[in-house]
Amino acid sequence: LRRSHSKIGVIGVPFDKGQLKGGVGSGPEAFRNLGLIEELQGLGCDVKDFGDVTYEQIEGLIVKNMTALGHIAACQKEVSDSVIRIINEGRMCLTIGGDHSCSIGTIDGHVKAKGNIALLWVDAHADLNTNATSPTGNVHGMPVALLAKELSDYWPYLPGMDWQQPRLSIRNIAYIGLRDIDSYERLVIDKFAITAFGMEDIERYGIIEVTNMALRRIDPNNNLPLHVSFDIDSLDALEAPSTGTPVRGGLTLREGIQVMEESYRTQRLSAVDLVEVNPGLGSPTDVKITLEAAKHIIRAASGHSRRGQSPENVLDLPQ
Ligand code: 6HN
Ligand code: MN
Ligand code: MN
Ligand code: MN
Repeated sequence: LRRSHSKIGVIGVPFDKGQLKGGVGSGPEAFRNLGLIEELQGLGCDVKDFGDVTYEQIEGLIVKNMTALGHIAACQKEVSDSVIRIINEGRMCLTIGGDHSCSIGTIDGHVKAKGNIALLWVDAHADLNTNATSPTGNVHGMPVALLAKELSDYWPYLPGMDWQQPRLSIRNIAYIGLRDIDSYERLVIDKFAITAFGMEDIERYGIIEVTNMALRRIDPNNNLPLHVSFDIDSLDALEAPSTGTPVRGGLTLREGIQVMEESYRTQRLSAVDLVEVNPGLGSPTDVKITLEAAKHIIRAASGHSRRGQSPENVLDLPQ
C-alpha cells in the first residue's frame, strides 16, 4: 500500500489593498486560528509554515485608475520572492490571502521558479481588466491582465513593478466558474480565445469534464507545473458568503472540491492560492461556513480523498 504525502509550504498574505473592503487582510489569521496547519499535518502532509508576508509601502506611485499601486508593488514583490523560496525547496506552495491581487506575486514567483506553468483561475470573475478598462480601479480585478504576455502592450509603464513582467501566455490559462464578466473582459476573452468555462458550461458538461477539458487545453503535453488560483467567490454566495464580491449561481462546495481533486490527480499541482475570504463580512455563522468551505478546498489540494484512507503500512485490522 502506498500513499503520497504532500510536502507543503504555507504563506499568509494579509493583504487587502487590491479592493476597498477591510477585513480580507485577516484571512491568514482566521485560517491559522481554525487550525489549518495542524489539520494538514494530521492528513500526513509535511507542512512548513513560512509565516505572513510583510512589506513596506512605496510612497508616491500614482497610475490612473489603479488604486494603491505602492502597496501592490511592494507586497507582491515579497510574495513572489517567498513563492520562489518555497518552490525551490521542493514544496507545493499554498498561499492564503488576502485579496486576489496576491496572485500577481504567487504566479510571478511560480513562473520564475519553474520556467513555464499552466494556470487554472477558478473565480466568478475574470480579473482581466487593465487600468484602462476597469470599472472600479481595484487591482484585484486586474491580476490576469498583468500576467498575460499578450496584454503587455495595453498597459502603461507601471512604476515599482519592474520586477513583474507578463510571463504567462494566454494559451496556458483557463477559467472555471465565470459568471460576472465586465464588457471589456468579455472582449479580451473572445479576441484572444482564452479557455473560459462559465457556469453554463458546467451545467452542460459537468465539473469533472470541464476541469479535464481545461487541463488538456492549458497543458496538452501533461508536463507543466500546475497553479490553481482559487477565489472563494467561485463558490455560490450561499456556500461562501463572507467574501467581498459575492455572486449567486456559483459552484457548489462539492464542485469546488472536485476541481481540486482533479488538479491534485495530475501529480503536478505545484501552487495553490486561496483568496478573498473576508472574516469581517457577514454573521459569525457566515464566516464559519466560508472558512470551512475553504478548508475543504485546501484539504483536497493537499491530497485528501473523500474516499478515506486506510492506515499506513497496515494490511489487516487488529484482532
Ligand atoms: N475578485 N470585475 C470587477 C472589477 O472591479 O474589476 C470585480 C473584480 C472582482 C475581483 O473577485 O477577485
Ligand atoms: Mn472573484
Ligand atoms: Mn461586475
Ligand atoms: Mn478573483
